[in-house]
Amino acid sequence: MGDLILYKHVIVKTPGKSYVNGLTTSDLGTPDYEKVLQQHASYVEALKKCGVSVTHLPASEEFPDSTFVEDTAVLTQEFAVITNPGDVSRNSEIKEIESVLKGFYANFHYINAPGTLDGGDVLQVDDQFFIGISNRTNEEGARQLKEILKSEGYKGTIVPLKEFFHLKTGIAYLGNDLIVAAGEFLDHPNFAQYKKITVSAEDEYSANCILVNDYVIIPKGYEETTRRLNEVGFKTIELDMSEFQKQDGGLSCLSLRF
Ligand code: CIR
Repeated sequence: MGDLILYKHVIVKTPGKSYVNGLTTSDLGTPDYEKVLQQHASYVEALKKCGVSVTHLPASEEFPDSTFVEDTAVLTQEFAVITNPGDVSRNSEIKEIESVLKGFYANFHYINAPGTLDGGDVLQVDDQFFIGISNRTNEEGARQLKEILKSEGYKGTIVPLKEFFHLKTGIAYLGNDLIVAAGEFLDHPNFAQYKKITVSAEDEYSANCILVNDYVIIPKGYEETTRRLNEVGFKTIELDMSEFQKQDGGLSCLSLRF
C-alpha cells in the first residue's frame, strides 16, 4: 500500500459557450450556460478549500469539451503522459495542456496514434494504474501507457469496459485500499481485493468522486454515498453537477490534479 498522494496543484479550464454543443450520449437535455459557469466556479472554490493552487485556463470556443481537462493527460508526482484523446474533435486539446504542464514537469511521455487514450480511463491505485478500454481508449493506447508506466516503475492493469463511458465513470480510489465502486466494477475480479463503498445503480453518478487531500468531493444529491463516506471518516464537499452530467462529465473530468 502506498502513501496517500498530497495534491499541490490542479489545472481547470473554464467551459466556453460552445460547451452546450459538446459531445454527449445522455438524454438529460442541453446544458444551461449560466448554470455551467456557476457550477464550474463552485468546483474551483471546492478545490481551493482542499488546499491546492489552481491554474485556471480560459475558455476555448473551438473545443466544446475542453473543460474536461482530465482526458488530456495522466499525471504522477514524477512524470506526465500526454494522451491521444479518442474523439477526433477533442484531440488537439492536448496542445494547450502540454504547454501548461511544461511549467510543472520535465519528464514527458506520449500516447501515439494508432493508440488512443482518454485520461478518464485511467485510475491510479497507489503504485498501480488501472487502464480501461472504452470507446475512447483502444488496446494500443492502453498497451502504450502500460509500457510507459513499467519504464517508470509503476504497474499497469488493463480493464476492458462493458458498459461505462470511461473507467472512472464507475470507480474512485480513496486510499488505504478503499474504492468506491458501481455497476460492472462491483464484482469485478480486478477489484476483488479492495475494501468497497458500493454504489447502487440509481446512485451510479456518485461513484465518480475525488479525494483531494482532506476532502472527498462528491456530486450533490447522493445521500447514501455521502453518508457512507462520512461514516468511514471522510469530510465531504457536495457539488451540484447537473450541467456536467448532461455532457457525460463527472467531478474527476474537470481537473488535472498533481
Ligand atoms: C466527452 O464526450 O468527451 C465529454 N462530453 C465528456 C468527457 C468526460 N470526461 C471524463 O469522464 N474524464
